[in-house]
Amino acid sequence: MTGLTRRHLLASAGGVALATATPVVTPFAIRKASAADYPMRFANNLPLSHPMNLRAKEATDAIREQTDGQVDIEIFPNNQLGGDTDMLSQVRSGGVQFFTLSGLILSTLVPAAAINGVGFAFPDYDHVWRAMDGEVGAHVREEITNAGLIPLEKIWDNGFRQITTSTKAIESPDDLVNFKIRVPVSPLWTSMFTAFGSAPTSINFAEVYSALQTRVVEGQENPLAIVETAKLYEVQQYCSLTNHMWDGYWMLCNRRALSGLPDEYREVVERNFNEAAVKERADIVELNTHLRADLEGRQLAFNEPDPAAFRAKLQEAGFYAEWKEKFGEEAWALLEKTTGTLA
Ligand code: X2X
Repeated sequence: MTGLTRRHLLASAGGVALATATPVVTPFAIRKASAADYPMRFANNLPLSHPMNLRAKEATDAIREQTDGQVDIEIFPNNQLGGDTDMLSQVRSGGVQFFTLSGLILSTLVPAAAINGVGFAFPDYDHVWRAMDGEVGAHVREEITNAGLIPLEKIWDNGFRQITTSTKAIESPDDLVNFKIRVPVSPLWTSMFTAFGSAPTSINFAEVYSALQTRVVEGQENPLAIVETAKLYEVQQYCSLTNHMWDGYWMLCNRRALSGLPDEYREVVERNFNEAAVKERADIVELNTHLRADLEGRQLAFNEPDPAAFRAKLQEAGFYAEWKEKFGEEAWALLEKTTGTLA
């Protein structure tokens, strides 16, 4: 994690100011009125200590400096301004100017954006970036643009998703039958766990911790970086490394706000956010080299189920055939160029 050490992450996770000795973000209410010509807001649903917010802070500092203070982007992490569904409306209306959102949640507005979430599509990050920095990403960005938002080029990494539970280890697809699992608000997530025979409940991330704590649901699924930074280990006992999906965050920009910047400022904004996304990807990879050990230290019990049985169950349930039809031949062919035949 270049420039970001595990100490930084754990320190900020523990509420201690980062080594920079300045708060990563200033709550909107107490920040002095900005003298900038272009004051803007960036909302996201991740904890302050997640690599996305750490890298985004570096980017917004650089943008402010490189525009002589004229583009002043304030970060609102952790659902401070509202949940994903609210923020998607806000970035469309211009209430916020930037919002990072999983393509699978965005798919409620842009159906094609869910395609990277097809179960077990990507075996590793090499395949992910070949698709997302290649033709699949270009196709999704075109669809997002057609929907009236501007997506920046580099998708941020959320990660390969794992299943956590408060009741049992997930060893095989049979363990998912009638399993009460939280999923983000997205048709593909609901479809996948319905195909497993689970009982998926759609809940915005802002309410996940309490839903797990009150046992409204038995479990949820997220990359380890979120299990750590959102402290889900406090309300979960098991973590099954299913790698059932890769998920990323598109940096979505309000069209009027970004188009209204002078060209040289827009270049600064896009370049710094895209560079930050690539650095954040490396941060997630580095985190994953030690997060399992860190989380085992927090009493989370890990197991590594065989993915083949889960993929076969999705095949048998018609999940791949269903989503091939929903995405259409062209998009599916672009995906299979990287993944190989899925359905
Ligand atoms: O809602 C989730 O699980 C999260 C935080 O991973 C996403 O934004 C998709």
